[in-house]
Amino acid sequence: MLQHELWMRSCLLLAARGRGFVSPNPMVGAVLVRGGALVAEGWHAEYGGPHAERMLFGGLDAGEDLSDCILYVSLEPCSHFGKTPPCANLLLERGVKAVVVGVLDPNPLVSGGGVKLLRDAGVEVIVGVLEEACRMLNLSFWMNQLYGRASVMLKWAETGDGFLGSGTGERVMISGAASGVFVQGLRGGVDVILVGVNTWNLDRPRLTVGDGFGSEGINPPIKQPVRIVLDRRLRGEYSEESVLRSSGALWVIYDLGEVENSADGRLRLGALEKLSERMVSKRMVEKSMVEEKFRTFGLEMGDEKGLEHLMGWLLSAHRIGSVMVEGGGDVLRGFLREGMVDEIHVIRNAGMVLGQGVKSPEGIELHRMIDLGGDEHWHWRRELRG
Ligand code: AOF
Ligand code: ZN
Repeated sequence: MLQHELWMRSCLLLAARGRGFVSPNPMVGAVLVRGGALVAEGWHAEYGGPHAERMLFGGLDAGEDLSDCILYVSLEPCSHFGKTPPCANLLLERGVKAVVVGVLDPNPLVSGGGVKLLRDAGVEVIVGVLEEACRMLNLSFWMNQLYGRASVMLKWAETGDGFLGSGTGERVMISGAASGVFVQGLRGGVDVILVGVNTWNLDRPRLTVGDGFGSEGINPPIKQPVRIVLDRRLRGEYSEESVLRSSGALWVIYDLGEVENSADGRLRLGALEKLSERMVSKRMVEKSMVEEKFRTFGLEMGDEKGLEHLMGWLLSAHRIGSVMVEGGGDVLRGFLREGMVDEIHVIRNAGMVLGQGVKSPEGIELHRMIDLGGDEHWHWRRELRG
């Protein structure tokens, strides 16, 4: 069993190479082992690209006898025709002796089917090695498959006395440099960074990955997340500079009813549309790029399930698998109120006291993790079973 766990650990490390590039598909890694030695490895590297198993076999001679090999893979081999043909069939064709699977696929098209196909053909299959780690690596994919919506991660920084900020419009820096690097890492793993309009106007956040690392020139390249401003009544301040600040798109989501039913709202919408036109006429953005770069979306958000609908729409209409919410207080509380939260990261500067301001969300059972410089890191994650 220990051997199995060691090889599965390799699969997990390989899988993580796809981080930021495969969503809303899962990160998957695979290794092929003969007599305790590594024969080949593979991972799912980009959305729509070959699955981990296919990439692994791609590195081997077509005729090589693999009947004495064990294939380890962090997620059940697929049994469906998706963008690529089923991997379980490929394993049968290549004739491996045994297959060790980290966790069953939650995708209803696959779940259990891949394992059954292999077992029915006489291949020995073990399921459930480092199962929890294999599942947690792809928490977003699980949420996508089980609930049909993008996953939601909240992140905030708070003072020792539980404040997110001053509440006076004055910006306060709470977390330190080490936490900043950590947060950049979190951003690198998500498809979207979302903030509320107040935070957007007040903090003018960059919402990019790689700040301080030489940004776009980084190697390997970083995919910048889409920036979303939740701006129900279109009160946000948007400029050419803020649109172009990141190579990631900027999307403004407003409440259709609120905006269309107010003269002021319609005016503001018109002004935003002009902003795109201006960028094209000033040749700041190619005309064909504008649709990608700066978009406004009017959605019906009035009901209690507004955020749930938004997360469902992001996945179904835009293939967005994960969203990181960076504030402010009302937006964070809104997601919590709807139970629309899968993971929380809190950076706590215990030594800092504000005395008054915007309260941080309370009543969550956070777990203390390793400290980040002078800051405490606290964490919560949704329990997932099966
Ligand atoms: C991946 N990479 O390594 C494995 C996946 O549309 P397709 O053909 O890319 O299929 C996507 C589904 O395949 C996905 O939802 C999951 O159920 C299964 N396994 N997917 O992208 C992989 N093994
Ligand atoms: Zn597959």
